[in-house]
Amino acid sequence: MSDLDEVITALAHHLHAAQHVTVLTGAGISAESGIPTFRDAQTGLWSQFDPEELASPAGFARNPGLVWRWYAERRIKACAAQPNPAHYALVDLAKMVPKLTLITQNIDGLHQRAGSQDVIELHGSLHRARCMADGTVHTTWDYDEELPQCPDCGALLRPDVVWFGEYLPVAALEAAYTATLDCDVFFSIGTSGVVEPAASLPRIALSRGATVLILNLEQTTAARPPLFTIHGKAGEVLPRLVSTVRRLRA
Ligand code: BJW
Repeated sequence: MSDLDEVITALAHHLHAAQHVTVLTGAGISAESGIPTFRDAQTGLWSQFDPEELASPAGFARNPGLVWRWYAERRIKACAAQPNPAHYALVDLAKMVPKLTLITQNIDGLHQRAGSQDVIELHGSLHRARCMADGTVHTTWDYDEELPQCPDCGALLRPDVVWFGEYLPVAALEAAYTATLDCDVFFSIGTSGVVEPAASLPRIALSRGATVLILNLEQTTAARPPLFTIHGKAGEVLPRLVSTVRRLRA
């Protein structure tokens, strides 16, 4: 048995016994759907811009047309992409455990398209825009406009996402904390773990006694149970893990 097989088997036993599994995902889970991660090097026109600058209120105030163009391109790419085996594995896992809470930092909507229910979106969605005048949220707008306007009042719209220095949606953040405090197994999948407050959730789960898995393509530090780390692709590791749980249940 390889080290990975051993970790997968151990985690499958924890999942089999779990009452509540909480999963936090980041851009890495959508990488195998062809969506660049947030901190991947940008290409083309975007290579000259820092994504952290584009995803900021100051960046939008300076050049709303440029920021809208970035989000429009990302929305088109997300709509053209398909969920990958990692997204589907989480849908399957939700059917095998009494309760699964899925928290995502992603704005691409791929978890929902795979079939996950009640996804907690911490950082908003590419598929919504918000009126700068009164905060009304819109799910359709004139996509051809360089500077889209609110269909109700004509004010400038902005992407309904959370930029640096902005507060996360209160209900989403509270639900994320509640699920993190309540779970017996916590997964952190495909996130660099640099952006707060999401980055703190695995530590909070660990401090409350949960079994924690950090799954990332990049090398992660060595760990001992109850903290497990797997260095691998989410789209390969998660389906293997879910198959192992399925065998335990059979
Ligand atoms: C794979 C893979 C494969 C690849 N399989 N893995 C405490 C300390 C210090 C600073 C702060 C703090 N509290 C708050 C802050 C400030 C700030 C912050 O955290 N700054 C840090 C950068 C230092 N946080 C905020 O401002 C937040 N607001 C807040 O806390 O409000 C209260 C407050 C206000 C004012 C002052 C203080 C407090 C808001 C954060 C909003 C983040 N928004 C963004 C943009 C959203 C819209 C958009 O997408 O455009 O969210 S930034 C960006 O980062 C985006 C992402 O959701 C987020 C996380 O990125 P993620 O998902 O981790 O992606 P990557 O690219 O970083 O990593 C991908 C990983 O996948 C890599 O590790 C790969 O290896 C891996 N991978 N392929 C598995 N196949």
